[in-house]
Amino acid sequence: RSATDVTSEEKRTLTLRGHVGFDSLPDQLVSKSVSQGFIFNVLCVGETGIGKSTLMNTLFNTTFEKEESSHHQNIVHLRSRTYDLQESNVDLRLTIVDTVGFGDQVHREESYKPIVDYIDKQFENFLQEELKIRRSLCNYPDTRLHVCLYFLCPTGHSLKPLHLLTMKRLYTKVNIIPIIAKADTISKCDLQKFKIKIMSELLSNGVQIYQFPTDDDALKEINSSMNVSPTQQIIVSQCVSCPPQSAGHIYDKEEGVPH
Ligand SMILES: Nc1nc2c(ncn2[C@@H]2O[C@H](COP(=O)(O)OP(=O)(O)O)[C@@H](O)[C@H]2O)c(=O)[nH]1
Ligand SMILES: [Mg+2]
Repeated sequence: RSATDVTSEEKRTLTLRGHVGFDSLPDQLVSKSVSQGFIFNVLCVGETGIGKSTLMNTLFNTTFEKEESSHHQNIVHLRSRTYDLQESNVDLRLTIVDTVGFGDQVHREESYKPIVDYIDKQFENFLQEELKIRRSLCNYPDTRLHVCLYFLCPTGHSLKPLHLLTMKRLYTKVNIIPIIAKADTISKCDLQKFKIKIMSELLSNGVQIYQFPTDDDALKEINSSMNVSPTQQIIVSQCVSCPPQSAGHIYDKEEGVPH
């Protein structure tokens, strides 16, 4: 039926719910993002007891897990836990991937392997979804990692071969942000020297860490200055108190555990 056949009774009259104009585009984008919620996937790499869980609890003002990991793991395995968080009216689906047993074995040359396998598997899963004829990427639970927080002991010494090897394997696959854990246990002067030492070792070993984006004109200047300063690129963690609330736990997945 052509449009002219539609009788005047069938015509719908819509009333505007608000102002229409391109100045409302930013608001529409914000409300769309808020209603969809956000996904953030974090990988925490570091030895047992270095303060990974404490930092996560502090960053998200939640108590994610209470049990402490054992130091007697024969192998490294990855444990992924997903939580639905809400702050004001913003929903966040947060996945924290923990490296259980990292650095606890005598032979640690292979410790990076389960981590690399995990990252590759998430890329592979996403690719398989993309390759489907009827793909539904908007509903797909994207588990690809946004960032790897790499925890280092505040020793002041050179980086251990384990860390250099692991970071070398990871930096092409995920954004690495080095974190000096328990930084309250060394002096500010030593901390500064340690940061410079870490940066020069990473540079000489060809390991690239996360660079702040410089493609946005508004942030270009400040981000470029942060990208060259070791004090801004290496984060310091000093978390001594545990926050009170408890997180809504959804599911728990372990990788690399032999069956
Ligand atoms: N001094 C100090 N202690 C910390 C810090 N972060 C964590 N801890 C303590 O280190 C211990 C192990 O922390 P935890 O987060 O369970 O380590 P994880 O095994 O890496 O998850 C706990 O007793 C924490 O209270 C910190 O920044 N400074
Ligand atoms: Mg922990």
